[in-house]
Amino acid sequence: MKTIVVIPTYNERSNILEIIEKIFALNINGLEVLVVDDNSPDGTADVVKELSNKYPIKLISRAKKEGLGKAYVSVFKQILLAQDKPDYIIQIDADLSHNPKNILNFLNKIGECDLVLGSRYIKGGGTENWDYVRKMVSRFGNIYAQFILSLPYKDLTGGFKCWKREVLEKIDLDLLSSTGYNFQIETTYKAHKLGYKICEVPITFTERKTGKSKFNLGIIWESFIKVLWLKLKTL
Ligand SMILES: Nc1nc2c(ncn2[C@@H]2O[C@H](COP(=O)(O)OP(=O)(O)OP(=O)(O)O)[C@@H](O)[C@H]2O)c(=O)[nH]1
Ligand SMILES: [Mg+2]
Repeated sequence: MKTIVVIPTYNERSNILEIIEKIFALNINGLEVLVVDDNSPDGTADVVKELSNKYPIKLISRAKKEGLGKAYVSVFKQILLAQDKPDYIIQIDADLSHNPKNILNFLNKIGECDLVLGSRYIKGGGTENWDYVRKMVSRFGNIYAQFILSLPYKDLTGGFKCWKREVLEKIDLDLLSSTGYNFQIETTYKAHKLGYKICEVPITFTERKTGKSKFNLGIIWESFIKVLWLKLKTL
């Protein structure tokens, strides 16, 4: 079985070494890491290049920062066009907010599902060190998306997910409209609409200790509008 772990980065120099070492410390057979970096001014890519001498890592460097959604779309396309395609594709943030150890739980679960979501809002999951505002934004965002899109999953906005390759092959990546974090909601919605089985495993999301957040009002606004638009398109 081949697994690719995709890590999107923008200015994650202070985190990238630790997350990569933690992922490879899991000793999972057939696992590769693919970092998609949007020309981070802090030189994240240089650290990745150096690590690629030691570990099976590929770096995809994009010319400029265009948002998380665009970065994922470009990398998913490359993965699906490659000769040696993976069985599973895992998404994880670079900033250690997601615990790499959970990758083992995802891989255990993916046998019985097509897409596994890391979920903060099921029993056993949670958030650590998030301020009140951030908690409320996340909670409200999830309830809003669940309600508008009639989805039964508790955590739609998280970025820790594991896909069976076939699911991503069936989603028309060129039709995805989200540039930012709404990508997470949109892709899960598409998989649901295609009838795939989606499961959730509990995760604890820990607020980043170093580096700067890219979360902003524009991201909230995009989700607010795009969720409505997704619904209208499928009526
Ligand atoms: N390639 C690429 N990666 C991005 C972009 N925006 C964010 N990221 C990465 O996506 C992941 C999630 O971004 P974060 O800034 O951690 O967003 P967040 O988790 O909502 O916010 P905090 O954890 O509170 O900082 C991180 O690994 C970022 O480096 C982008 O435009 N391009
Ligand atoms: Mg983060």
